[in-house]
Amino acid sequence: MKFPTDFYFGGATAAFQTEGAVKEGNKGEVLWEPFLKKQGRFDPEPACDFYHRYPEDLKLSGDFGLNSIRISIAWTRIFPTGSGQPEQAGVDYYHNMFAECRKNGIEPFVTLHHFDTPEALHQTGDWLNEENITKFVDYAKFCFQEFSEINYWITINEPTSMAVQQYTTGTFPPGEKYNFHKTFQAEHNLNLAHARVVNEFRKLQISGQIGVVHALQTVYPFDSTKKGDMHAAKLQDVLDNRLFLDGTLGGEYSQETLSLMNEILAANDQAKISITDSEMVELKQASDQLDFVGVNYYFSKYMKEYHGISETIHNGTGKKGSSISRLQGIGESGVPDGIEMTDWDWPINPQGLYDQLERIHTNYPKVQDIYITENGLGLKEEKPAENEILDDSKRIDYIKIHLQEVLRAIENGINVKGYFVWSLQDMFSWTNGYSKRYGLFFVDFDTQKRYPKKSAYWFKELTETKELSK
Ligand code: BGP
Repeated sequence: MKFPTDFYFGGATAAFQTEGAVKEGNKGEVLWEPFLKKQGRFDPEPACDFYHRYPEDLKLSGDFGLNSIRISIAWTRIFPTGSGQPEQAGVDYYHNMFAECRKNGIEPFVTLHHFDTPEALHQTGDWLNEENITKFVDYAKFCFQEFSEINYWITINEPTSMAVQQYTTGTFPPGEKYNFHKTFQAEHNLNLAHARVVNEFRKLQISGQIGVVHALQTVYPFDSTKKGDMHAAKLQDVLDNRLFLDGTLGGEYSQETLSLMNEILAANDQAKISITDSEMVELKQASDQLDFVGVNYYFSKYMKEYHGISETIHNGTGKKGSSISRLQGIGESGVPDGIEMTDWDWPINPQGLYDQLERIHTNYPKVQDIYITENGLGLKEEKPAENEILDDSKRIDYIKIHLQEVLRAIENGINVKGYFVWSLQDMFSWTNGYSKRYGLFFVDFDTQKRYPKKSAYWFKELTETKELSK
């Protein structure tokens, strides 16, 4: 079977991970800058200097057959402190860059928020402060009206990753751990922020489509014959996926979702979160008007029953087997025999992608159109020798087995309309720095030179034949 002729094949990027130039154009600081400085692990500058090199990157994309790109607007290039007067340099930059996309035959899918909250708003409580939601909605409205050349808008990238990593695992700023109350409150507030933006988009009668992007980690019981493992999987699923799927696609939290969430909070002696009836009306209204959902999928989780205290260790170096994830009142992650792991301890399971697509199609039928907005494999890679092509066959294999699942889904009537590989070119990883590379194009971070990898050529062939090579 082939991919449809109008299928989008693209590369995914994010402003803070690619642009660099953090001090140019009067750009404001984002929450990562003081956080990374304090950690001293790596410098987000110059990233892959997309701010200056986008003409080259977009030309490469076009030359290698890509017809689309996922890109995000840095809120702090438009409003340096999150609100106030728009910064013309930022506005001009994005107009120019979008024009360059068109010149190369590339459709930009534009995300309004990709993990880069203005530091000024992070200081005042981030997504836990409702005033910041209002500022986000104002910023979104400005973008909708200013950038009328955009056809596909994405409200928020991976709200789940943000909330969980900010307040449960502590790997995102502010680095708080095991605060499930804040995690779930931030999750609900992110659903609300998304909903308010969608509702404004419709009120303003903006042409084009609007969607949201979720990181979905498919959660299975480690041993499906054990009741305790089955329940741990459900609890982890609520934390990682379900509150968002219910909130943004369903427009209401099911009784089971609420009771699983409250079970986690009670097991941690933490207060229930605040959800009002009028907020639920807003969520419902937005879910009725949503055009598409983006799925970011990398790995699955296998949960065991666990009754101890929380303990997590993040593998941020690529040393296999160095991570731990045990959450009080939820469960412990394990790896069943026969499941291959990446160097960063992510279990590879393409079936997990299919299962999420089917779940959305079946359980959340209001949203018909699905895009795979991120999928790919991080590897440690060395610069290729002159006249050589970096052999990243492992990445090709990973992408291929996941695309097979996408084809299977399409065959079974699930409307997947595009696939964006993470990532277009090498960039830094939020919690792993520059040594975890995902790109179709290798970037020498000293010279900023780009080198197409074997996967770029393979992907080009795919865009031409629309078929997975044997
Ligand atoms: C997603 C993010 C991306 C990217 C990717 C890879 O969660 O949307 O920005 O970073 O994951 O993850 P990592 O960099 O942790 O390997």
